Amino acid sequence: PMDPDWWRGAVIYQIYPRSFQDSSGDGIGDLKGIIQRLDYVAKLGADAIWISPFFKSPMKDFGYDVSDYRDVDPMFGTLADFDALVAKAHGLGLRVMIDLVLSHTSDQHDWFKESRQSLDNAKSNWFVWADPKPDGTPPNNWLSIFGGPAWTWDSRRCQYYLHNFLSTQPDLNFHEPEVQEALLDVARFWLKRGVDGFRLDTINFYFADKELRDNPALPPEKRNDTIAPSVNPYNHQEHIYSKNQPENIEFLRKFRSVLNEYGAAAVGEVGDAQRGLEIMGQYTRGDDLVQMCYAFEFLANAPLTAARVVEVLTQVDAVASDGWPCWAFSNHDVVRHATRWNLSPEAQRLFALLLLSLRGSVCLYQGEELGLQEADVAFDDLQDPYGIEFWPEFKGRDGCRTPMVWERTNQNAGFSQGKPWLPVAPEHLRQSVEDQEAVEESLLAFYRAALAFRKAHPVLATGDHANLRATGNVLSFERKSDDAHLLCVFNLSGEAADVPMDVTGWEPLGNALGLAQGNELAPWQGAIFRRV
Ligand code: TEU
Repeated sequence: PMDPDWWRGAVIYQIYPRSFQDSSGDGIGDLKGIIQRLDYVAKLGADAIWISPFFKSPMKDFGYDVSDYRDVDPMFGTLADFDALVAKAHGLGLRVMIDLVLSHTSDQHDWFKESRQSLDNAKSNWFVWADPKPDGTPPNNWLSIFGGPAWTWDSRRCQYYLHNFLSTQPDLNFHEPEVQEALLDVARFWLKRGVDGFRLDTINFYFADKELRDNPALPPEKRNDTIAPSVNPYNHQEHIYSKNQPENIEFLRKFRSVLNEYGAAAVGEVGDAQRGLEIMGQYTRGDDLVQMCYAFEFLANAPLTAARVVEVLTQVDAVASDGWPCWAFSNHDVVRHATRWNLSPEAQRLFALLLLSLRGSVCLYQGEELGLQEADVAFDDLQDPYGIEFWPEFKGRDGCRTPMVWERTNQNAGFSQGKPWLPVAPEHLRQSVEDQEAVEESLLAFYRAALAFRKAHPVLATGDHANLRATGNVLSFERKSDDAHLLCVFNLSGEAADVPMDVTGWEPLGNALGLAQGNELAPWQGAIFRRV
């Protein structure tokens, strides 16, 4: 049955297909492998899966460089495998979201191959081409996130083309109506195959300033360096012209009407260190743009203190209260949060509960339910071009992309019969699914219980927040809907603490989750009360 609101508060399990399950023995995960493991995802209690790109690709950015939007890369399988995956997922009650990388293509995409041929071919305007400055240098000062200028010279056209990421990822020109139509058709192609929605890569990068104006320097007080500027000066510019253009709203409106034809939903990725939440609000407001966005507030390095959570949620209420956030602590681009925030096993449980208590939808990244730490990948094993470029100041994204650990005793932890494309992290083996299923009190069991708890209390997903507070290290907020009222308290520290309010008239819940049943909180313990 078509429930147009299925996405609201959904828990979306992110699968990085290269590293989930290999069925062919080539050391790279594939669609058939995903099919084998869907029961596991359903048992976890997720509502949907998001599969990172599996389309035809030269794999320079591991699938985020697409050379054919309408086919599966042979490395991952076939369209028939994909159809089988959708059928199996639907049979298990799981929705399927796929990752559309619309902002750029691969330089091996036919569109780009044609576009670069001449100044006047049918697709000459499909990418962002520009003449050099009189001295031969790039048309403006825009930088690539992956290093160097955002422009690469093409000797046939004697022009530069724009790329916000690798030079093998040319940016499409969204000002060209034919480009928009072609991309909407790509969405229709997959919707007709039965997908329930999309994760939209770099949704705020679709348009660049028509006049290609220089980005201003970022004032020092706004700088928040994750990579030292001497290594990558990208974060020292304010990217006001290279992304977040007002024209995007109109395109998202068109995209939404395609989604509506099929009852589908989209979650946009908003990569913006300064204005992420504001843009999330802009793009998810009302009901004619995308349904959800995620920003990077909880994917950043800053420790997640009670005060920080209050600050972020207050800001969401201010700039995006009528929009719909989708929260994530980990994904395939950032250091796994167990490592990033240096979490003990107790802290990992509490953070999982916190994530699942926030208003919005949630993305879980494969392996976080096992408590995997960032793997230490040796330089010689490195695959990510971003890491290779900036090693050792920045080690890239391979440490969060190593294979899933299914069975400790099986070859390569049950991931593959062949040599995995990234080594299985030996320190992950004891956390394998098989190991955790043998223990009643495992983190995996906790995630399953916490997802079930969220399902039993829909107010956690969709209710309003009230009385957000940080009392020392104790975070508290209320969640309210017409028929439910909960009080959530989290002791985000290794010291015991008191519940910072009078809880007479409130009934404690979640005994089986290890939540406090009175007003004393052990280190890293939470409590959830229901108004009686
Ligand atoms: O990421 C966009 C994005 O903002 C990331 O570049 C992020 O800033 C970086 O990875 C932080 O480490 C998306 C995809 O998630 C990423 O895997 C792709 O490389 C990128 O787009 C280009 O398509």
